[in-house]
Amino acid sequence: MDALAPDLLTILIAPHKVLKARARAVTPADAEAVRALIPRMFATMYQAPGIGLAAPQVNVSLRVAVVDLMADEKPAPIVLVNPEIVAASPELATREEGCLSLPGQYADVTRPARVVVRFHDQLGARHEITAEGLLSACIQHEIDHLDGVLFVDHISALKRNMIMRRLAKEQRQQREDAAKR
Ligand code: GNR
Ligand code: NI
Repeated sequence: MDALAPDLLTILIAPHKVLKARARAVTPADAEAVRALIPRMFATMYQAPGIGLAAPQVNVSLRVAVVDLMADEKPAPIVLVNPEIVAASPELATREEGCLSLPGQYADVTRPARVVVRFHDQLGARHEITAEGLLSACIQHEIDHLDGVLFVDHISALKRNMIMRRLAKEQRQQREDAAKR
């Protein structure tokens, strides 16, 4: 494994049972596996491209996620190991979300506007940050993945069913197109 060009991981597409499962907490015994996983998750996220990626999306049911908003095209990588929301604002915010596990699908999602998040990094150091705006939505979206929750679980059943049917149709069409070529 090359630290400068880590092997990319395959992103699971919904519906998939690993995306619906609650991931387990990282323990000290996972340190080596997590150390190897993180660079591959960042490479996969940047290549997609996306601003966040949770381990269950790459078929690893551990409480690990990576985030980089790449504001002003400057890398600002954040590693979230065992993240926890310790406080959420009563004020809500709505923004359009997408997900690498529901490619091409978008919906407005309402969440707490600000959250205080506690987590460890890949070296085990503890952090606590207050997030707002896109970072807040992204971190909440990633922690949802660790709990088997997708952004479509926050919208009406009607919109969710429309998105899941459209995704299945588009995925089937893509597979048919790929088979022809
Ligand atoms: O790339 C992503 N964009 C995004 C936009 C709004 C709210 C959340 C996100 S996360 C998403 C990547 C992804 O699927 N992470 O799990
Ligand atoms: Ni996602």
